[in-house]
Amino acid sequence: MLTKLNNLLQLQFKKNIDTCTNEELYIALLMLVKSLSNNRTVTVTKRKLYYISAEFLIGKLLSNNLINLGIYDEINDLLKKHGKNLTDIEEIELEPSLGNGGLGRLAACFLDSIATLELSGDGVGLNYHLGLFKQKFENHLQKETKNEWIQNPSWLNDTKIGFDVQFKDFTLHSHLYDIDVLGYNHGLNKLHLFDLDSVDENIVQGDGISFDLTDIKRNLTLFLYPDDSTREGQILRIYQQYFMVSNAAQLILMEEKAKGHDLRKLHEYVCVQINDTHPSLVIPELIWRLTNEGINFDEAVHIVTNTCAYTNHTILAEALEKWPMDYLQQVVPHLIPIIQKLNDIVAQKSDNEQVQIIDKENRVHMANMDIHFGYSINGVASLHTDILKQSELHSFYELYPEKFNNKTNGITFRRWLIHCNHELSQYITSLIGDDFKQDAMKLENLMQFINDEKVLNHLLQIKMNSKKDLATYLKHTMNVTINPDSIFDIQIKRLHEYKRQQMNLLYITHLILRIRQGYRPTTPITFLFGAKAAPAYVIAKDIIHAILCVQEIIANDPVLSKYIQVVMIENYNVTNAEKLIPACDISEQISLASKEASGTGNMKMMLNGAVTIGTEDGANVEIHELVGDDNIYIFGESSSNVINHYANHDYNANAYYTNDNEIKAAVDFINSPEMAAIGQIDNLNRLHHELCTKDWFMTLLDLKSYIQTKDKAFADYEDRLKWAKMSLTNIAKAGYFSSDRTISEYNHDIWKLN
Ligand code: Z2T
Repeated sequence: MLTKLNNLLQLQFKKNIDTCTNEELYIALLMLVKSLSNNRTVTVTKRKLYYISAEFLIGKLLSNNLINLGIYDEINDLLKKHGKNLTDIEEIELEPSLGNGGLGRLAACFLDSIATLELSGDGVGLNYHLGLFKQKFENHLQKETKNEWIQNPSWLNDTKIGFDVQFKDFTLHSHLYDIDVLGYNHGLNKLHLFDLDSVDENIVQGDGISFDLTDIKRNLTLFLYPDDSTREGQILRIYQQYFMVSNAAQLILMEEKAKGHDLRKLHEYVCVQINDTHPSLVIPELIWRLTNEGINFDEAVHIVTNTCAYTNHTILAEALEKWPMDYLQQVVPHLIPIIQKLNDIVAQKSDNEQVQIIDKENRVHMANMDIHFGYSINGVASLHTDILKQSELHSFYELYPEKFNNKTNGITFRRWLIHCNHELSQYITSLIGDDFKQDAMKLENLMQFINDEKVLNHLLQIKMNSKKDLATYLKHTMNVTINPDSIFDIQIKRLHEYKRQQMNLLYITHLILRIRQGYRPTTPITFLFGAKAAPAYVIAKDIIHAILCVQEIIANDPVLSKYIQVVMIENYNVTNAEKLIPACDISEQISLASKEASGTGNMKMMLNGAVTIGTEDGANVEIHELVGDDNIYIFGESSSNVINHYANHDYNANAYYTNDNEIKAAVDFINSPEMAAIGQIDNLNRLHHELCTKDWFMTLLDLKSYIQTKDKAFADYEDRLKWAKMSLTNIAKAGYFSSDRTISEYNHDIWKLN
């Protein structure tokens, strides 16, 4: 390996491992990985999957590729011998933040597992030149700046392939870049990212994220989903979606023709997984293209229906895409007759308004089209799928019970254990061998050590080391100092009212008031937050503002800062998640029951030995079942009660606020004079008003039980051995959440690739 690396360094830079810089070494390693990938053969199965997604939040690739090639340890040792450090070299690589959060990260974990299980399945998406905005804090407010990630050289391989994509006013020619997806030990697939040569980064204003929304030729693949709060933003999104799926359809048909397959048997050879409704236009697009190939309309509908499968990721009504017909008319008029014919087929089948594709306001319901003209619809956790069947999509469930199925989400243990927590991964290997790397359920074997004090203490030591590593990282990147001897209580996820970061904040304001009355936490607590708010989401940004103000109040107070600290991580992304997750003691999963479809951060922190405090929501329900009552902190109203509150319109935030002095005091802290002295009173008043009048996600409903439960968790933390047992149990039971398990279920029930 040393010779190979030195040869590359010599060829590129006329240097060797002892004389090169970290930048040069990064480039040489990238080239080494690419040449080793070329030695693998592309996976082939009878049927091929195309996983179409507007987001692939892949994160940095160097270390993961080294792990999946099985050469991580060898390279790591070799670099050490020559005075180099892989962690420093990793920092050269920029993170491709091509996703918003869980949905995009899930797609990335799935690609890893599909390749590892040696299934033929490629990702298809867009090559956004700029990833999800970079978050900065200025005056305790979120500021968005552009997020560049494409370096030269990069993991992108130019395929020289391109297709014509027809829009109403012009035709654009695409340009395909591929990224190799290496499975663990074996397997090679592709992530296909379509781009457009005419896109122009110079139309971005300054270092911000504004640009001319109407200049499609220059902006089409410029940004990941720009702000869709305006008509222009929504139309650009339709352009992006159609560009993505038309390219996907053309790629599929090109590959099928090259294999000599009969397009009338497309469904026997191809499966298309539609990741939420962003790629739903692939259905009319494929029908359109098949009819252009001489297949009649009814047969084309039959073929496409047996090719496409849809995954739903949320029940939040505002996230279900409904495109006004006149928007579609303006972008893709040739699909409208097809969508209308599909609508007619549905209308003949049922007069139930809820299942029609085109509604009374002439909007096209993308999910409805997927369910009628796809052969599978799945939710992403057991509770979520139940809610889809019983409430949100009940009418569809009555029409097609056989299409509905659950696929509880999972995470790749290669990135979320082996890569991000080497020490834990190696220790587990020393205890039970390394079978768990291929067969995650083997982690259960750790349970034999549940009363072994040596093992328990070692686990506590590993957690302490991860907390120290995080402290070093935060010092280096943000210049903040945190105390590794404190409890690390972590909430990392997108900022959304339903995820209830505001409830976590109210626990903290409540605790501030108690400390001021003389209460003293036994062990200090560090509350870590990481969250980006959508640029147009006003209340979400107010919540960030309030957290940053509370952070400063505590930091400036000599008494408070002895016992508690709040740190809001700037620019939460995959890279810093990899540092935060191993260091977590308490994992905050406190969404309003029924609202978090699954969650996947909950699984990552569990796998790394954190104990969850959470509601019975999403995959928390399954975590609870696996670890039992004693190894998780569950609180709050059940999803069925919450659903009833919505149905009966009987939740009254103001009653909770006025009737309970503790709640009132915690809420009133938000726009108190000391907060106003640091922050913006208008923002703080707006958040305060929202909480005690509307509180759509019922923060105050669960606040009391949250406070009690969290107090209990902090008290239990004092019994270090008891805590270590909980931690061990969480690791041991996490095997179920391997995305290898999720993907085998997709393959067994939906894709049937081999
Ligand atoms: C997203 O990350 C999720 C759902 C969406 O619905 C959109 C985005 Cl960008 C349209 C998340 C869910 O909120 C989360 O519960 C789930 O774990 C994740 O998708 C993956 O399924």
